Amino acid sequence: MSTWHVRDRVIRVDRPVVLGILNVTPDSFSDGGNFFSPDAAVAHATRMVAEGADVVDVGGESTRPQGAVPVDAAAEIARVLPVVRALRAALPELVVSVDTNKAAVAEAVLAAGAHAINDVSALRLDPAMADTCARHGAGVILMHSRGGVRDMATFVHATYADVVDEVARELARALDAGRAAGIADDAMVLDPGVGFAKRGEHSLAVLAGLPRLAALGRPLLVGASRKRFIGEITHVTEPAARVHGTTGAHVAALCAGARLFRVHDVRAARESLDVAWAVLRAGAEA
Ligand code: HH2
Repeated sequence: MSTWHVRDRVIRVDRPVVLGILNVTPDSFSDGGNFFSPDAAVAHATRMVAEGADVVDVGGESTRPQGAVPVDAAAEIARVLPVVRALRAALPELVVSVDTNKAAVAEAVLAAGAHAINDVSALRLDPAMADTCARHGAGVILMHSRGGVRDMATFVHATYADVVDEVARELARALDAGRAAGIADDAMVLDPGVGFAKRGEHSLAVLAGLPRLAALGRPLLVGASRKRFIGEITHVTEPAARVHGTTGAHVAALCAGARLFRVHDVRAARESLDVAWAVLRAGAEA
C-alpha cells in the first residue's frame, strides 16, 4: 500500500482519496464568485468532510481557460491565509492543502499549519517553491502543465507527438527537482493535469495512459471535476451540471490507476469511487 506523507500526517492511499475543492477566487471556471469569508469556508469544508472528503484544497488563484488573471503573492495570501487559519482552528483533524504556485504563499500557509501544497506548475514557476516545501516537510502535488498562469489552461502549448510519454518525462523531471531540493519521495504525488495545455483528446489520452504514469512510482491524483473535456463529450455547457460526466471520468481514472481525486461534488465522488473500488477489490481477491 502506498502512502502520502504530509508533514505530521500519513494519508493511506489504500482506497480512493477525495480532495474537496474550496475556491476563494472571484473567477474560477465553475464556481467563481463565491468569495468565501473564513466562516463560509469553514461551513463549506465541514459539509465536504461530512460528505466524505479526506482533504480540503484551498485555492486563491484561478487558472481558468479564458482570461485567467494572475494575482500577486500579497493578494493571494490575503485570500487564502485567513481561510487556512480558520480551517486549522475549527477543524484541527482536517488535512489542508493549498493550490498555489508561489513560494511566498506556500511559506505563509505552511507556517499557519497547512499540510500540503498543490502546485499546478509542478515546481516550474517559482524557483523557491521546492525548497519551501522541503523545509516544512510539506506534502506536494506535482501537476503537469506548460506555460504560465495566463496560458496554462489554453491550447498554445498543447503540442505533443506522444502526450503520455511527454507528460511522463516532464513529471519525472519535476520529481527530480523535488528530490534535489530535499522533498521526500513519499511526500510527492503526481497529477497529469487534465485540461492544462491539453485539448480534449490529450486529456482523454493521459487518463487512459495513467498506467504509464504509475510507473514513476508515486500515487496518481486526477482533477477531472466539471472540466471542459466532459462538456465536449456530454454537451453539458454549464460546468456545475457536469457531475454525471465527472463520475464517469473518476471511475475510469480509478480503474486506470488514479487514487486521489480533486473534486467539487464530494458526495457523488465519494459514493461512486467507493462502490467502484469495492468492485475492483472483489475482482482482485477472486
Ligand atoms: N485543476 C484546477 C486547479 N487546480 N490542481 C490539481 N492538482 N489538478 C487539477 O486538475 C487542477 C488543480 C482547475 O482550475 P480552476 O480554473 O481554478 O478551477 P477549480 O479550482 O474550480 O477546479
